[in-house]
Amino acid sequence: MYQEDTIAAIATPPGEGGLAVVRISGPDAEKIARQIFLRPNGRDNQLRSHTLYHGRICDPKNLQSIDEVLLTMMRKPRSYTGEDVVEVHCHGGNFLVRQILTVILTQGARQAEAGEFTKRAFLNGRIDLAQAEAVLDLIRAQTAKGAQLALSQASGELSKYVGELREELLDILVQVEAAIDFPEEEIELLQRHHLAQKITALADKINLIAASYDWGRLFREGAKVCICGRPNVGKSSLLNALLGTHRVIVTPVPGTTRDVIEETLTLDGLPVVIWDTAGIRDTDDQVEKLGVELSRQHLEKADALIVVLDGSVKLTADDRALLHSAGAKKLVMAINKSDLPLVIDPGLFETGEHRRVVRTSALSGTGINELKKTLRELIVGCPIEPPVTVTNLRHRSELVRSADGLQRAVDTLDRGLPPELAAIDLSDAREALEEIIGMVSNDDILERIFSSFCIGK
Ligand SMILES: Nc1nc2c(ncn2[C@@H]2O[C@H](COP(=O)(O)OP(=O)(O)OP(=O)(O)O)[C@@H](O)[C@H]2O)c(=O)[nH]1
Ligand SMILES: [Mg+2]
Repeated sequence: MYQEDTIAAIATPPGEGGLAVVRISGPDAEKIARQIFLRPNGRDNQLRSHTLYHGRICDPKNLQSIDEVLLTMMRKPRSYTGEDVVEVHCHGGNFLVRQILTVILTQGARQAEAGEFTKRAFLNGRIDLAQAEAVLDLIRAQTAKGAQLALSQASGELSKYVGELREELLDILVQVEAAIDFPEEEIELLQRHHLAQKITALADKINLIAASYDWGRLFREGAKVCICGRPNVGKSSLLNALLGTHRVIVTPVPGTTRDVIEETLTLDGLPVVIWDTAGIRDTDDQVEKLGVELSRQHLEKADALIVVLDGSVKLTADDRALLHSAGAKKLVMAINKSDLPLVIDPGLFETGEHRRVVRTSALSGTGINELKKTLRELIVGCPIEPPVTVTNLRHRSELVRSADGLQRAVDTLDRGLPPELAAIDLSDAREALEEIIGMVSNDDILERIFSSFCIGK
């Protein structure tokens, strides 16, 4: 699987730029560098490790200069891949960079495949699998929080925690295996109970970080919030109030908003995509009908809803129908127009973990901060902050698999079945944890992970 050859690739994106980087990794990296790199005044080409040199890249065939560059050589094992690595920092011209790569390839390097540098870093033990995957997340991060989570994972925080969970699991396995090895000392009831308790506690910890996946996704990708309600209740006015600008047209005419308006805002670090939609009601107007259909589609897609109700009038059948169609979705009911006398009866509303009520006035701004706070709590809704956050679906599936294995072991012990059976479940739970950090891995998994990287990383 791991070829000991020398690979090279352009590490920066295509297109014109101030600078570009070409990377070489493998046993011939230094040899190739010395063949194509000339220092000023023909100074000798011995390269010290981790030092930046100024010079020119030349085609060794005709000694023609290609570009003026900075070059650095990182001798193994103190490099990204754990092999000898050379980086050429050249000018960022499309043609120029490809010419430099071509010269490197004609000196015997092979074009690197997607993610091959990082794959080598993993295979050489520089980083584990979870860290390698975090490198990709870091490159793709869209928000400050997403980048921060990826960086902590790339520096090994998740791996460390999973390693600790694995140690705990190994301790438990030792106790169960002792019971298998010494069957005459059949595990007593008390011991069984004690073991089952320990396993449950471990499963709780694993479940908590598995649940952090949804939490991490929200911070990485942003939460989707849909403002909905019947016409004229003040949806667009509320969006304006939340944004603090006059973004959307507001009129006393019901049916003003026809299309979905998308905006973004940040709720105490949580990125939110927010949609203002057409008022939902039965209508014969063709254009409005289309708008209502769009509103329903966005309502479905949202992570949470702001259902706007007009507090200055009685609850209508349209309001009830909308609240009913929201089903189990997380929602905040904004009882709007609180500057007018309260007519609606808030006592009628069913509240709960997923349903909150806030009184607002889009006109005066009263309750808008409360609405933001409630919305954030509702979306993030994580009572105990997890010690680490899982951002990768593969990691979450393995954690769930591990917790399931632990639960099966608890059942086995509780039912007084042979400890051998519990040991099988515990081993499966252990393997799942090991697959996260790549202590056990197979070619398929590696192929899937690294092929989604870009070339040159
Ligand atoms: N008194 C008062 N009037 C408000 C408030 N919010 C909105 N309005 C008024 O209610 C009317 C409708 O407001 P919009 O924001 O256009 O309502 P909407 O829900 O977006 O309406 P459609 O787009 O037609 O569905 C406007 O005349 C607003 O000025 C409020 O908090 N208090
Ligand atoms: Mg509107």
